[in-house]
Amino acid sequence: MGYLNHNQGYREGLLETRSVIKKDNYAVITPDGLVNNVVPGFEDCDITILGTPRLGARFVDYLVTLKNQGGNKQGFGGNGIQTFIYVVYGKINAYADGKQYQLTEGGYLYVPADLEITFENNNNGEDSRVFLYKKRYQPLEGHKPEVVSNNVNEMKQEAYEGMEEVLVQDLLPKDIAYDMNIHILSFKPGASHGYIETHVQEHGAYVLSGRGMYNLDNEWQPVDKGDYIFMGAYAPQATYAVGLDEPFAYIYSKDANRDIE
Ligand code: UGY
Ligand code: MN
Repeated sequence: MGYLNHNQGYREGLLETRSVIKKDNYAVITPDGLVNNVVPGFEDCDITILGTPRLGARFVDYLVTLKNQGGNKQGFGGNGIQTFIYVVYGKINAYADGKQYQLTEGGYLYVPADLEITFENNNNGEDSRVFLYKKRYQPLEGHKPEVVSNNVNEMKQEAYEGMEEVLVQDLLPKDIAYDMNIHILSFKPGASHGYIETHVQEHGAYVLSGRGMYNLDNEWQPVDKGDYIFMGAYAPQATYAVGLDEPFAYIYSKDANRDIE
């Protein structure tokens, strides 16, 4: 391509983005601006670090495209850090506590903080993509989370807060041993939250399908499949789905079951 002519880039929209960063408050990060990061332990992967403490989060999210037999075979998490992996597309093998998990699209694995996870692509030479999460675990005496694996395509969707047009899946048990949960919220076209949430919990969300308008701290942001949204503690938040063809759905983390330190 050679050097980018800035005037030309401006004319063609190359130097415009929907990404918005309001540190410690909220962020929308769109696919056009993603860059590859080098993270020790990840081989033959394109990896992008998304939400981090530098943005105001107490967790770290990553988007990882695994090529060939790429993955992390050294070990990720453990030593106080719990991890969660979700297959956006493709097929991977993941390992924890001496067991193998074959994960296809919608498949996931949660690994508690005393164990490491390893994983590799297993998609007949095609790429796979995963949404990856880690967070330091806040222990609770007398309670211990377990390894959890399932596939959202085999799980029921429940009405969210009594609304049939908004469906939720809880990917982890609602058990006080866990200091967070991962959910998928799916809004049928035209559906919305029932109110603007304002809560202490943080979210890192990855949009799996459709599009929506998102009220983030009372600023309306368009969001689309492939976008990442960070919602910091207390950031007012609500959305409605736009378009007629598919639901607006995102996977997101939410801290839970602990007092504030
Ligand atoms: O669980 C939640 O707090 C969720 N309803 N938040 C959100 O969708 N922004
Ligand atoms: Mn929320």
